[in-house]
This record gives sequence, C-alpha cells and structure tokens, in this order.
Amino acid sequence: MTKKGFIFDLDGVIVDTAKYHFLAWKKLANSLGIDFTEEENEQLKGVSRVKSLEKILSWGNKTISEEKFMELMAEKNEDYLSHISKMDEDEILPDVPRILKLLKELQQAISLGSASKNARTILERVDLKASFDAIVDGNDVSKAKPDPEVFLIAAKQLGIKPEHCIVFEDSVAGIEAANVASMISIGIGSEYVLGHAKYVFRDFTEISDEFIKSLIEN
Ligand code: B16
Ligand code: MG
Repeated sequence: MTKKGFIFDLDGVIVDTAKYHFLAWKKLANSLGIDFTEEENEQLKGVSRVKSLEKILSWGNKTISEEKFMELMAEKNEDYLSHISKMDEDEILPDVPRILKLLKELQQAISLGSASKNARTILERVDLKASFDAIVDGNDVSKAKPDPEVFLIAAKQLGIKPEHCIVFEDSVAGIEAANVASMISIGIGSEYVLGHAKYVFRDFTEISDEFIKSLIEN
C-alpha cells in the first residue's frame, strides 16, 4: 500500500470561517458605500486577502491609494480576528475529526493547504494543530489559488509525489489548483459549483471510511 498525502483546505472544509470573512468584508465594503451580498462573498472563497479587496473595490468602481489599501486590509483582518478569537472546537465541521483520526490510524500523511494567513491561529483555536504533519498557508506562498503552489509545497513537505496526493477543497479556485497539480480533487460543497472536482460530497458525513481506504489502495 502506497502512503498517500491528504491535503485539507481550511476555510469551508475544516471550519466554517466564511461567515466571519463575510461579516468583516461586508462591514468594510459598506463603510466605503459599496454593497456586499452573500453571492459576492461566494466569489471570494479561496481567494487571497489582497485579491478579495481588489475585487470589492472593482465592484464598487473605487480606486484608492496604496496606503489606504494597506489600511483597509489591516482593518478587515482586525475585525475578522475579533470573530476568530471566540472560536472553539464546536466550530469544527461535522465528521472532520473522524476522517483525521482514520487517516492517522492508517498512517497517512496529512497537511493543511490554505490561502489564509490566519490558518495557524484558527487551528490553535479549534485545537487541531497537532493533527497535521505539515501546515502550508498564505504566509508560505507567493502565488494564490488557482495556482497550485500551495498544494505542491504541501506535497513536498510531506515527501509525497503530487500524483499520490488527495485534496479536499470548497472553492472553485482550489479545485482548479489541485487539478493543475495532478492531485485527486475532492470538492466539499455543491456539485453545481464544484463540477470540476473528481469527486464531490456535500460534507464529510457523506464520506465513508471505505471511500478513504479505496483512495489509499488505488
Ligand atoms: P486571510 P482557505 C481562504 O482560506 C478563504 O477561503 C478566503 O475567503 C480568504 O480571503 C483567504 O483564505 C485569505 O484569508 O485573510 O485569513 O489571510 O479557504 O484557502 O483556507
Ligand atoms: Mg476554502
């Protein structure tokens, strides 16, 4: 049996922090007189902080100075972190601990592959840091998803070939990144949105132990 590398996205896969990103971006957008809906928030999933603010400003037809841009990014993050600071284990998405435990029992390699610069803080809040053999996040990459860099670095850190890696992702950009990296992409969310993934499940409760074992054996 070949040892496989299992790479998990964070926001939307392990925890539902998208709702906190939404609150923080909405507050910021509205303060600039820009409307911000749940649909627009969907387009920011998996997208870096810089790219997210660029998108919001373009939706509102706003141009600002570099200095103001940095100020707004810091403001958004401060607000976001105020929500994160209240998180605990209860916010881990259903059956994520079961899958992590199973992978550990089966002696598989496990990494985080997230665009977030706050990933380590969040993993600490929900007490999952020790479950990962490697953690690759927004601080380690120069190119954001859909570029495969984050997942390729994760594979390298695990010492597993990309074609022996499996990626769990909730964003279109992340599925594309996994596919480009020649990894098996597993979408967590709606089949309609994540149609390019090799497999799609609504959430981890739909993923059986047998399915995980079949990924390891094939
Ligand atoms: P931060 P993921 C992504 O995390 C989020 O989906 C995306 O909405 C966010 O803008 C990005 O992280 C950057 O996050 O501002 O915390 O650095 O889904 O790749 O785990
Ligand atoms: Mg995500």
